[in-house]
Amino acid sequence: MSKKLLYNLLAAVMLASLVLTACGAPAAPEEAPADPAGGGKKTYADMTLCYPQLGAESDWRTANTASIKQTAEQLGAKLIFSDAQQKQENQISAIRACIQQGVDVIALPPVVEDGWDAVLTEAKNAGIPVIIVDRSVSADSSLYAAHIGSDMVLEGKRAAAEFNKKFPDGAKILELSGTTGSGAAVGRAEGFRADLSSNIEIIDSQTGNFTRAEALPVMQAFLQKYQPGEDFQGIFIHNDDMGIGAIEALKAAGVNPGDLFIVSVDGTRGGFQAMVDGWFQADVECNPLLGPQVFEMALALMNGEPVERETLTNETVYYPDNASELLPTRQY
Ligand code: GYE
Repeated sequence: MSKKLLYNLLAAVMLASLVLTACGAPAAPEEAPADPAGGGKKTYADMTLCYPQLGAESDWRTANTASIKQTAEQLGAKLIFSDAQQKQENQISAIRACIQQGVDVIALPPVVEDGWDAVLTEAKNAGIPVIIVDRSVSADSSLYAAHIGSDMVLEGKRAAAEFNKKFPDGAKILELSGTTGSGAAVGRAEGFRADLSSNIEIIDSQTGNFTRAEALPVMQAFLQKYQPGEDFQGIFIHNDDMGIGAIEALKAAGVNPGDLFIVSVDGTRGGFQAMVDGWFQADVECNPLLGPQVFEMALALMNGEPVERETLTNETVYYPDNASELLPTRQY
């Protein structure tokens, strides 16, 4: 190779590498964002997370609480946990106390959708990011960092599909709905109505507030008004705990719950047992084990990293045919 050719080749290689640097090479160190902590990334040991739990109304909620507590312990993060007993005002006070204490992140499972603007603004002004967990809020999305939870509308649609399959020629059904104004009840009712065949009529809908204790008298009142089999052939129930309360009421009234078409939501062990016993004909899954996702996102927020605004849980529908086989594998 002549010297001239060699020089030309070298020059070409240098030029190409310059162009490459300009187009796609990693940013130079001086362009990297400044580290707010002034030394290394924050870890779980640095984290205080506030979880103002909405209550202890169901097996789903018990599993959700356990998931949050276990994850905090495993990761070595500090958790400030409270139980609002299904009262929004208690959740708001708990959030205010957490703001006062200067927690790093607040993860909020809101009991109802409306009424969060003021307290979310207070958290924002204090520079504390909020992750909305499980149910949704109606507040402007600029007031919180992200939402992690189930697609409640999809759950309602999945329940509707079961009724449509079972009653191609139409039917009359009842609905036992969750807490009034909660994202879970609003979403499930909306999805259910959106997809229910027009020849299936919801003759009545009442809330059982997601608890066994409150569902039982609601079912008793339904039985005073409507004749099972004749006036209604099925019931859509927004969670397993209410389903179990309704079954108690049906049995006490001498009605075989298996003669009706009952579809519930959650997929708890209690729900699986109800399928094994022949009382539920389908159970739409809703996953409460959100701890790992919540803490991972909280750490990202503490480190100023970008997070997904909406993270939906992957879920399915369960049926009686393999319920006894799956029951021992259920984690909640
Ligand atoms: O389905 C119910 C609980 O918000 C998804 O709340 C949650 C619901 C769940 O009480 O069992």
